[in-house]
Amino acid sequence: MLKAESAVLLLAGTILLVLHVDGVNSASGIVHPCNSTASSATGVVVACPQSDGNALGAAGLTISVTVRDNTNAPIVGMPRADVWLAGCNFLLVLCGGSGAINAAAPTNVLGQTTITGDIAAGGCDVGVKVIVQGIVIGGGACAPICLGIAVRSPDLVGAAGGLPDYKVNSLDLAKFATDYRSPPKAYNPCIDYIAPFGIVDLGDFAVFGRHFNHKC
Ligand SMILES: [Ca+2]
Repeated sequence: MLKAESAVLLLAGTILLVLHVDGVNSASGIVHPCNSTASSATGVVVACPQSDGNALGAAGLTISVTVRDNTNAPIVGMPRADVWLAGCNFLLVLCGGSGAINAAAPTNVLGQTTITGDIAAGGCDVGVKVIVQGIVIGGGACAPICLGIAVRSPDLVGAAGGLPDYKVNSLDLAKFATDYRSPPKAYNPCIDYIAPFGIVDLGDFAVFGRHFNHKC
């Protein structure tokens, strides 16, 4: 190779490198928390570690998710397993971590997908956040989006009344009994599984009973 040709190639390589480093305004394909969005109706679902709680879709609480990158371009073909939920206050214990609830399908050409399944989890939280590849939608500099889907699991506690432990057993039954019924006892929304909401009665106990001895 001639010296001049080598110099030209070197120059071309340098320009490419500069363009690459300077490429912050080009589509990155990396999830941008502020450009991405999530929405749903509001309501209540029962979650169970055994993954036999209420499916979001069947409850009329399908979550719509749009994933975009730093240039606001849709991210197409995001695997369904890369989309999951967490409690708004991180009070849900997820069976299998992010595998507890995933998108129904990969993102389409508009970067859109939905979440329709049940949440395999213990715990209780006032709402859920959508997480895509570890990034909370609306997180960071923008306001995190807390969807008003209250999640309530019969896995209420673990050993010594501590954090839920992925199984529904006598410890949970004892906790349920402590707050049952309401009224007259103080209202505990975490054991108010089905309508009528605002009271804890035999219907809620029946839901608890159906999930007794369930685990991840
Ligand atoms: Ca438990």
